[in-house]
Amino acid sequence: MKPILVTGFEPYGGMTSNPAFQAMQTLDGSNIGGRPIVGRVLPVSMAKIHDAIGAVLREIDPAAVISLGLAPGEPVIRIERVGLNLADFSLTDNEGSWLQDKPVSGNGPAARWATVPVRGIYDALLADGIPARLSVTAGTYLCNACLYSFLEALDGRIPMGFIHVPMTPELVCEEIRAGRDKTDERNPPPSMELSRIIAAVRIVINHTVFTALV
Ligand code: PCA
Repeated sequence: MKPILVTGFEPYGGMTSNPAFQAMQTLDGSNIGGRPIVGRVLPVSMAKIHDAIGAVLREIDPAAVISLGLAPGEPVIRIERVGLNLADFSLTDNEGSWLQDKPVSGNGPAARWATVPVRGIYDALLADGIPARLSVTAGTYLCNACLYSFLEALDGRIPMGFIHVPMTPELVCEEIRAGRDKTDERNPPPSMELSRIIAAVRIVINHTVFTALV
């Protein structure tokens, strides 16, 4: 039985953790819907992400791919519908690169649709009491580049999707203490407990396995 690949990003932007990485790490080695879960970390680096994705696909040969990333300021689980062929950063990546108005892929189309059942995943999360929303952009930073590059590499052969997760309460505290939080005290940054984020990712995988895989 081919595994489900779950990717999570390393910390970035001065943060010491990334809940996307933590969720991936927790699920690595588990079993969801009868499928083994294999977790891998991805670099927050435009120079490295393309080759990292190629290497992990060759290594794992998955039945489906669910990629996870952190979206600071996001209050709910965010299901990305589309990857854009655009890299336009508002902060440097972990290698110090700052890209503006650049394509993710030299000769690809402007956008690629996620190939997981996004509407079904959304309904399944809400039915289980997990706040979620469908999103029309994964941004123009590394998470979007990850989604676009996976979709390009897979070319529709297997289901692939991207889930943005909120900060954990612990990460919000870290951001406030570091003075990086820009919101005022009556509107503190939103967060979601890691256990709930992990429960959400389990639902995403389970729904994908039972509706998109034979
Ligand atoms: N979030 C960033 C990149 C890595 C991550 O976890 C993003 O949304 O692009």
